[in-house]
Amino acid sequence: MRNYIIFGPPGAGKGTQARKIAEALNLTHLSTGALLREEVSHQTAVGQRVQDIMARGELVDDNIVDGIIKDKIENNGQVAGFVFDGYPRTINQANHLDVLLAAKALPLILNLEVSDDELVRRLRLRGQEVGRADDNEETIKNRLLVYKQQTQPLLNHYGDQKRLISVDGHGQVDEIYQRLEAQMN
Ligand code: B4P
Repeated sequence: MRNYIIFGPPGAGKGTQARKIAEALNLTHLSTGALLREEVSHQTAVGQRVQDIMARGELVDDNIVDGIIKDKIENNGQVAGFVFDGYPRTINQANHLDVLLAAKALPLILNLEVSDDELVRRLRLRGQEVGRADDNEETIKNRLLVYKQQTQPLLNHYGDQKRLISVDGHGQVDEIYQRLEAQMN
């Protein structure tokens, strides 16, 4: 089994690159953001609990996302591996994932480095084109702050464990993918 975490701030291109890696390596792509948005669009109990939190750009409770990921891993026993996108976002989530994958294969972390100006530009653009509820000016600012406070510390955590690879996330989608690919082999 091969497992990867695509890591980076909001707008770094995690979803875009995760989809490409999953397709190329025949892995299963798991985006907690997409799974949570699905809960919201179906107005499930979880969806109703998380929709205001997501609209503000805050993190959903660890218990909720940990539960979603646990179900997905347990219900996909035969897959070649996973590409985690947007998970983990806290140290507790990282520890939870390591426990779930300990007997399989601990993931390698692929970190996309992108400047704040470029992140804001991409998210504003998506706000105009797609109209996602959290791609508005105020929430974008908060998501970047939340990332710096709660998620960025994971870089040291994984760096200390020698599981971290960082690549430049600026440029064309395909050239960024090639940078990732070169580091994954
Ligand atoms: P996510 O869906 O993960 O949102 P995100 O961090 O903003 O990343 P996203 O995938 O949308 O953007 P990407 O980097 O792909 O999470 C949404 C919310 O769900 C969170 O705020 C939180 O409330 C909740 N949540 C999710 N996971 C959670 C967890 N584990 N714990 C707690 N809460 C959680 O960037 C995409 C944009 O850039 C796209 O528009 C794309 O087209 C563009 N792009 C990509 N590559 C590009 C390139 N090279 N050049 C130009 N544009 C590019």
